[in-house]
Amino acid sequence: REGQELLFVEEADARGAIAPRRSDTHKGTYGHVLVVAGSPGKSGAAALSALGALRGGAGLVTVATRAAVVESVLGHAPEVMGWPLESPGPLGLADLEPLLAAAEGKDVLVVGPGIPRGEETATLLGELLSRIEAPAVLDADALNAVSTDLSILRRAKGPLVLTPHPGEMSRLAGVSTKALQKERVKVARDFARTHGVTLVLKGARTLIAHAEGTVYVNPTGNPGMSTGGTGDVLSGVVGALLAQGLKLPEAAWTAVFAHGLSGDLMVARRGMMGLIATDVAKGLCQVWTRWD
Ligand code: NPW
Ligand code: AMP
Ligand code: MG
Repeated sequence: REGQELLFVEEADARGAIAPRRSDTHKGTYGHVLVVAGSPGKSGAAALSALGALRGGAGLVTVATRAAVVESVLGHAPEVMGWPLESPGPLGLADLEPLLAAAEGKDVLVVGPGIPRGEETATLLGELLSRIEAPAVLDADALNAVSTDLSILRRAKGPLVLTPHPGEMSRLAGVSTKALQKERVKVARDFARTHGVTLVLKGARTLIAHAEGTVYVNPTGNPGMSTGGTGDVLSGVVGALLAQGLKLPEAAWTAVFAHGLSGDLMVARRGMMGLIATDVAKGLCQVWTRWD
């Protein structure tokens, strides 16, 4: 029935979504991603998301993060630009003006991996998204903030992609992880429809639910990817494909397919136990060469 389709993503579809680069292009052609991520002790989450965006082909990547960790993030990737947020502690309204300034001229926002959590985080996120037209990818602690106030989704000006793992999805949908896992398709579809977002429910066979009701099932990925930071990488890849002009939901299912395929190609070299998130970012190069 219309609005009830369940489609399997195939490699030819994902490959076909990525246009070959024309020779007369420059970094501006491929978009500028603003990653709002990281905090003391979790600067790695920001670095991994930024690496996902870079390896995902974004023309430029800027990371807005607490001033204390900017240099640490840049230490992982000199290609990234830093935007220091000077106020201390959790993210709150004091960060609104600096973040609005950071978002100026950016094509996509990726918000959430490893951000400092606080009572005001949801208020800040709501205000920020209500004033920005660019698409935004919400992950990790941005999703935990949304869970406390779902009206943030309705008030957002631009299109939203949410990338929860089952723990985050259970908080968003208000159901136990166990109940959720039994009805993944229904929960993802209902949430995407109700809130008018693209919902990426991660895990074995990640689902991508479009606001109009179609749900895509991703076949790539493996349990070697059950290791800290792989989701942070994915948030950056989704942002990069949006920055390069792919539309939704295609940008989301193409990013999920490529990220999982990267994990599959890299696990052959590293082993299930040896694979780590930076490998998944690097492995994207193998996906792109395979698709060239
Ligand atoms: P369990 O363990 O089975 O009871 P949290 P987080 C559940 C950042 N990171 N299937 C799991 O359930 C992130 O970006 C920083 C079923 C547990 O309850 C975040 O900002 C890193 N259940 C922050 O840290 C590297 C599943 O979810 C809960 C599931 C916290 O993120 C690491 C865990 O989730 C990390 O990325 C599945 N497939 N997956 C860095 N280097 O800086 C998860 N769950 O409490 O939201 O914690 O995901 O670790
Ligand atoms: P996160 O929990 O946010 O770090 O995200 C974990 C990432 O690894 C998501 O993209 C998951 O889909 C992927 N992943 C984790 N475990 C598996 C698995 N068993 N099979 C396929 N993909 C997985
Ligand atoms: Mg995560």
